[in-house]
Amino acid sequence: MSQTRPNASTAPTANGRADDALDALIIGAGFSGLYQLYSLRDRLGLSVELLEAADGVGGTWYWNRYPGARCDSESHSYCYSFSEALHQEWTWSERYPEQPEILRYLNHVADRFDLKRNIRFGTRVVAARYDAADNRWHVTTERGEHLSARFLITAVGCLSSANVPDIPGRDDFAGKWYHTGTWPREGVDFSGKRVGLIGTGSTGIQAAPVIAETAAHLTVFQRTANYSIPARNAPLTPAFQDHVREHFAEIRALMHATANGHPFAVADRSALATEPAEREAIYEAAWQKGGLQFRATFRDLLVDKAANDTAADFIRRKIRAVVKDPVKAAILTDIDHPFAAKRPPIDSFYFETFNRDNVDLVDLRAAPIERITARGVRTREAEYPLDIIVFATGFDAMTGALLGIGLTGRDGVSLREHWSAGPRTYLGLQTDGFPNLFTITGPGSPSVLCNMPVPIEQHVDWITACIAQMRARGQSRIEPTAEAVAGWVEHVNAAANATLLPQVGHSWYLGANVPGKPRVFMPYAGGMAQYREICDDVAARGYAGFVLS
Ligand code: FAD
Ligand code: N01
Repeated sequence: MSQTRPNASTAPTANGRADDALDALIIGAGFSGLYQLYSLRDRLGLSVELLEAADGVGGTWYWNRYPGARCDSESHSYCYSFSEALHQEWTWSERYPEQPEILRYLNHVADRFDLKRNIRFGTRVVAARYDAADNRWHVTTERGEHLSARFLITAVGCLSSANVPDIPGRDDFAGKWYHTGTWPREGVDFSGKRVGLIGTGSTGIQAAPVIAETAAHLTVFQRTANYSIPARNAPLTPAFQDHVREHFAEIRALMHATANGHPFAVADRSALATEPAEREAIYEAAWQKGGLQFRATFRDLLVDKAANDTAADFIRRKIRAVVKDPVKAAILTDIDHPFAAKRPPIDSFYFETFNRDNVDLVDLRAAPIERITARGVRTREAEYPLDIIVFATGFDAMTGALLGIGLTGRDGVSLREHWSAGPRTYLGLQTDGFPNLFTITGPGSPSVLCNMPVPIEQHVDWITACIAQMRARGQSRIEPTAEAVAGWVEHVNAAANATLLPQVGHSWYLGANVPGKPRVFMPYAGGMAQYREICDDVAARGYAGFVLS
């Protein structure tokens, strides 16, 4: 059911073309787009419309309805902080709430700020072209509507374009298959079914324990073994809920001060310089506490392989202690990359799941998938009969949804051509040749290396202030110089190369999970606090690196 309520002043006219009343168009109604709509419409008083492919708000939390889906940022930080009143009136139930609760929160935000009246749901953008003659973006939707606006802001998400691997025979499968990122609204009934789960990233690790509880049998197909830290999820106590309400300002200040936007700082101590017994005790305490804070136990884990090895060794020992079958334990601990150099998952009883009688583990490194057959999945060694296949195979991350918009810039050059050797941006916010186009959490932004509401709010605030200043000065066009873009790309590469992150060849940070995608390290690894300072400095210097007219 579409909840579309077009703004009367911007509805397409009889010939299918919109009038020219819009100041800005936003694409995407997740965390990013909702706050951008509020900021431009209610703070600047602009005429704005938001286009969203789904039938509701929520973005990630609209689409990812797979069993076990929940956040791994702690709930009191995985939310907006732009409005203290909003913060005070919302109460999270758990340390890591499930998808329905986060979706309820985003609907609450949209209703509280009366955002839905400017959102066109069920509206996928298929083309967007900048016209230098009128200095406007002309947008076409899948239904053939045309709209135009001075500014185009993409809020299409870093992890929103599902990656379904093109395994031979997929269409021959006689059972049903699903991708976790486009999960059916009505859910999937696993009872009595033989289920195959392909993928052991954050998603597969969340889904496996829940599927195993209801399926007759679960086969987990693992290509790359992964670390995971127990989430230790639990209901929040009233005392903690009060603490969060009372310390709103301090918590927000801490999130703004840290490198990754989480409400905890990375300890200023070296794993290598710490005595082994003390180091072990620190890891043990972090393991018992659970969550992503494990990564913050020592400052050198992500920059020094020997330091990282101490954490990696600790986690492998923990996995071996949990998993009773030595063959499964060996497959699960055969991890080929440093801890947290790929996005680290946290879990609720993932490794314990392999102790169940109805769960098997297939090592795809030893015997890769050859094809999907009518009956199930066939590897080089065996065929596994299945009723349902779940693809927890991730996303065409960071650029997939952006390129899916079909953007064409100033000189008729498409973004796909412009980025054929990999994405190039200035501050992750703009790219040369595409005036008045802003991307929220685009490549070159700290985005996925952070607790994402923090970079999202920073980007939106920066874009809003930039547009406000342009209007105050009578300017209507902004574009970065090619030199500024080249300088930022170089800085993004240098920041990544100072860490262990680019050394993992099969990481989605590099685009390596999508065949044919250029291998470029996409997020900015210099830290959110430093990034914020750089953006503030650029603005203070009259938007240095941008040409405004
Ligand atoms: P999204 O939420 O992805 O929204 C983008 C929207 O754009 C979507 O609704 C999509 O339909 C729409 N769209 C895309 N293309 C078009 C088009 N062409 N036309 C019209 N509409 C379009 N991050 C964290 O920091 N902490 C977490 O705990 C966390 N948990 C996550 C769990 C899962 C399962 C996943 C997949 C991601 C998680 N993330 C987490 C990352 C998460 O994506 C971000 O935190 C955040 O939700 C992104 O918001 P967004 O608005 O930028 O993008
Ligand atoms: O995707 P992934 P995800 N044959 O790309 C495997 C966020 N998130 O959906 O590693 C066989 O990480 C692939 O194997 P390999 C978070 O940012 C957060 O799990 O490429 N296997 C891998 O095991 C996360 O990082 C939460 O060898 C194939 C898996 O599929 C991001 O979203 C929860 C394959 C994909 O892992 C993406 O996570 C969920 C093939 N052809 C997601 N192709 C939170 O808890 C891929 N794989 C916050």
